[in-house]
Amino acid sequence: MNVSKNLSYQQRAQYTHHPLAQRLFHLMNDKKTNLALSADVTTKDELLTLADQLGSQICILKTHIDIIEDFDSSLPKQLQELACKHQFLLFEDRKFADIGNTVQLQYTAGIYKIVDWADIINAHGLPGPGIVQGLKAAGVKKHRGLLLLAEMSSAGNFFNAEYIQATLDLAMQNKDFVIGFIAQRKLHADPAFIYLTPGVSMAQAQDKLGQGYLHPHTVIAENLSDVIIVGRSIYQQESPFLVAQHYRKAGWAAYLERCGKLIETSSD
Ligand code: 5BU
Repeated sequence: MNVSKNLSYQQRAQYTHHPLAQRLFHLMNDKKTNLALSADVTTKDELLTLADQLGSQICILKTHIDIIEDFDSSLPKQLQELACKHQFLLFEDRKFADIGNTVQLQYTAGIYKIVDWADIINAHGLPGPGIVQGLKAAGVKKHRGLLLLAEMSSAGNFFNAEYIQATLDLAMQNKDFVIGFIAQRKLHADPAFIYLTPGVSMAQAQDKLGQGYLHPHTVIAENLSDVIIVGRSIYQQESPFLVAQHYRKAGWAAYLERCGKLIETSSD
């Protein structure tokens, strides 16, 4: 059996020296949630309403800030206030994929100034080490964290074993900034790395545009990922709060199961 299979999130916090990763592991433990909400809505109002209504249920709010039609500079501040109120982290799913100089500008400048408010960002390793260097130079001093894309949830993607290994190596070389991976499963023995998995639903196996879905139990208990990222299966439902609660409980039960702990029966 894999040694790190049974480590709790709290124990994992001791393996990482990155303050943001430590904070994430601790807040997941404190709030009993490994649920990230992918809030892919297109107005400020919808985004802020979701963040406030579902904030108690999530450890991370994942945004695509460039799909917000009425974006203005007040939005990041409001998101940060809600993140503080409900204790979740902000993850801008920007998927940087350019040379170091360009990604640094995309991270720090323009309309969105992502480095000023997003605790976590992600990037493709494809361009080589310069992409991490460019992002790190801007992010590390603000204690931000980077997730590298090691796998994707979409059908027919080009992520092969050699590319995944190169991505893991890039992460190992930058542990002061890379806190983990976007992946469909745990990929590395080092318990310091955190895994976030998109493409999660209890209701469907795929969408019409190639998205593939796994059940929270598969992701957390079998594939040993750490965080389920759920979007439309929550925010497009009639009662997003109740559905989010349902996903939180499913994700948490799968985590307790993999830790060998008794499933808690309390209703919180
Ligand atoms: P959905 O509504 O749960 O399908 O949304 C999934 C979200 O996760 C969406 O914002 C995607 O951009 C994001 N995503 C993904 O679906 N698959 C991936 O491999 C990566 C990101 Br990386």
